[in-house]
Amino acid sequence: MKDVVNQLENDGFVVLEDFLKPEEIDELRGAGEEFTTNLPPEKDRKIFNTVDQQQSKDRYFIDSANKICYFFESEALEDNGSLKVHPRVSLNKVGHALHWLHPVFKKYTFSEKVKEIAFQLELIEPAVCQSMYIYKNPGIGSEVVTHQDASYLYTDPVKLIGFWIALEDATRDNGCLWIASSSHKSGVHRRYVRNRDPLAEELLVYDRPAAYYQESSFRPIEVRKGTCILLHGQVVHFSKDNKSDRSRHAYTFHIVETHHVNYSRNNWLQPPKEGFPLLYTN
Ligand SMILES: O=C(O)CCC(=O)C(=O)O
Repeated sequence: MKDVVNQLENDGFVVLEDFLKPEEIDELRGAGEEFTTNLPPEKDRKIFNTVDQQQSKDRYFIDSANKICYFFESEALEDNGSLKVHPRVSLNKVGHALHWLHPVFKKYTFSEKVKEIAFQLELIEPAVCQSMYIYKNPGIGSEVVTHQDASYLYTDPVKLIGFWIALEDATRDNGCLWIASSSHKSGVHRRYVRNRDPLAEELLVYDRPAAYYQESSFRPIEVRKGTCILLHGQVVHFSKDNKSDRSRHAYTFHIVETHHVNYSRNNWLQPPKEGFPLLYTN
C-alpha cells in the first residue's frame, strides 16, 4: 500500500491489477448491459443530437447528478431519436449516481477494498460524488478529450481521486486511457463551471480555453479487465475513439475529501440535499 501512496504522489496515477475477480467483473458488466435493454423513449433521446437545444442538453446533464441517466453516442441516433445501431451498442455512458441508487454499483463502490485505499491515502471523511458506466462501443465509441477530473469536480484544496475499473481488456485499439505521468503537479488548468449569465444558451462553460498538451507526454495504459486505475484529480488524461470491433466497458467513480475541504458550488455536479454519501459509513 505504501507503493500506492508514493506512486499516486509521484506519477498521478496507479495501476492496480486484479482489483476485481472474474465473477465481480461479470456482475458489473451484467448490470451495465442491463441498462441497454431498458432505454428511454425516443423523445427523451433526441436532445443529445440537436445543437440548437444546448440548454435542455445542459439541463439533462445537470439533472443527472443524483440520478441514473442515459447518454447516447451521437453516431447512434437519428435526429428524431430513433436508433441507427443495435441498442446494446448505442450508449456512451450511464451516470451519475449509480454508486448510490443501484445495488450492484453500490456494493463495489462502498467495498472494503475501496475504503482501504481511501484510508491509506489518509482521506479522513471521503465521500463518493459521482459514478459512470462507460461503454466505449465498437466503431462508434467516441473520444474523451484531454482533461483533468478536477476541472469538473473542483475542491479547495484539490482532494479528488478517480477509480477507473476496466470491465474488458483496454488496449490502444479499443480506446484505453492515455495518461501524462506526473502531470498532476501543475495545478488545475481550467474549470468547467455553471454559467453566471442567466440569459446564456449554455448553462455550463469552461472558464478558459484548453491548455496545450504535447502528445508525446502521454502513454497508453493498456490493462487487463479487472484492473483499477487510480487517478489523482489533477492528472491529465484522455481516451481515443474506439475504431476496433471490440467494446471497452469500464466502471468509474470519484471520491472527494469532505473534511476541511470545500466542494465548489460552481461545479456542474452538486450534492443531493443530504450531501454526498460518506465512504466509510456506508
Ligand atoms: O473511460 C474513458 O474513456 C475516459 C474516462 C475519463 O477520462 C473520465 O471519466 O474522466
